[in-house]
Amino acid sequence: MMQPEEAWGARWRACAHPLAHQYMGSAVQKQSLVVLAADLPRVDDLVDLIARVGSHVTALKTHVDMVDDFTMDEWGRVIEAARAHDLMLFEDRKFADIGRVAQTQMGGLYDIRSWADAVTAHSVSGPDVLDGIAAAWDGVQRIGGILLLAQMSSRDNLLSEEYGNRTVEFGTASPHVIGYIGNGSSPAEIESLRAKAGDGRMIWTPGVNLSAAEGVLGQRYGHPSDAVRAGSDAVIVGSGIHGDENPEEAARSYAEASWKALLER
Ligand code: S5P
Repeated sequence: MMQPEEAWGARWRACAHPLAHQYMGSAVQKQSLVVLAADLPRVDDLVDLIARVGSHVTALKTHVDMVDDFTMDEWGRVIEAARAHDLMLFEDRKFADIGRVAQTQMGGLYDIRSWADAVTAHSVSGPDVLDGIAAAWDGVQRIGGILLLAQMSSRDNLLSEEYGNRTVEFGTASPHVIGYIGNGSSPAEIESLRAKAGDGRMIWTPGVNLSAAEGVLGQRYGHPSDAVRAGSDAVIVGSGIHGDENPEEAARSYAEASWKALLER
C-alpha cells in the first residue's frame, strides 16, 4: 500500500495535528477523500447509509441537531457504525458565539465534546471561540480538531476575501485548527485559499457534485476533481451520495474521482 507521505507530500509533513494525520492516513487506506455529509433526520437511516457507503468514505459529517429521534442512546448507534468503518466523526456545528458559550455548547443535550473528533466554527466572533471549543474537549480528556469557515458555497454569502484572510490568521495561530472550509464550487477561490493557508492546514470543501447542476436554496456546486486539483484535501458530499438512488455506487464514484485527482496533484 502507498505510504501517506507519498500521496500527500508536503501536506503530510506540514500538518502536525494528530487528527489531520488520522484523516490523511485513512484517506490513503480507503483511497477516498470523501467526507459524507449525512444530512438525514432519522437514526435508522443514518446507520443504514453508513453501512452502505462506509467503506468508500473517510469521515462522517453530521448535523446532530437535525435528527428527529435523537437520544444519546440512539446516537450511540451512529457512533458505533462510524467507528466500525473507521470514520472520523465530524460534527458540523458551526460554533459562532463567544468562547465561554461555545465551551458549554460542546456539552448540553448532544454532548458533542464526548464523541466528535472534529467540529466546524465560524470566525465571526474572533479567535477565542477556538479556545472555548478546545477547553471543552480538554474537560473530557479528549483531543479534537477544528475546521474554520474561511469561505462558503452558498450564493451571496458574506465571507469576503478580507474575512477569509483574517480567518486564516486565526487558524495559523491556533494549534487546534486542522484546516478550513473552502468553497468547493469555485476552483479559483480554493486556489486563492490554498495560497494563504500553506501546507500546514487542510482545506475541506462542500459544494461538490459530479453532476454539478444547481443546488437547492442557493447551494452552488463544482466538480470534485477540480476542487482537489485546486488544493482541496477533502470533498464534502451530501445529496450527491444520500440523494442518489444507488448511494454505494455514487460514493464509489466520488471516492475514485477524488483519489485520482490527489494522485495527479
Ligand atoms: O459553505 C458551506 C459549508 C458547509 S459545512 N456549504 C455547505 O454546504 N456546507 C455543508 O455541506 C452543509 O451544511 C451540508 O451538510 C453539506 C453540503 O451538502 P450537499 O447536499 O449540498 O452536498
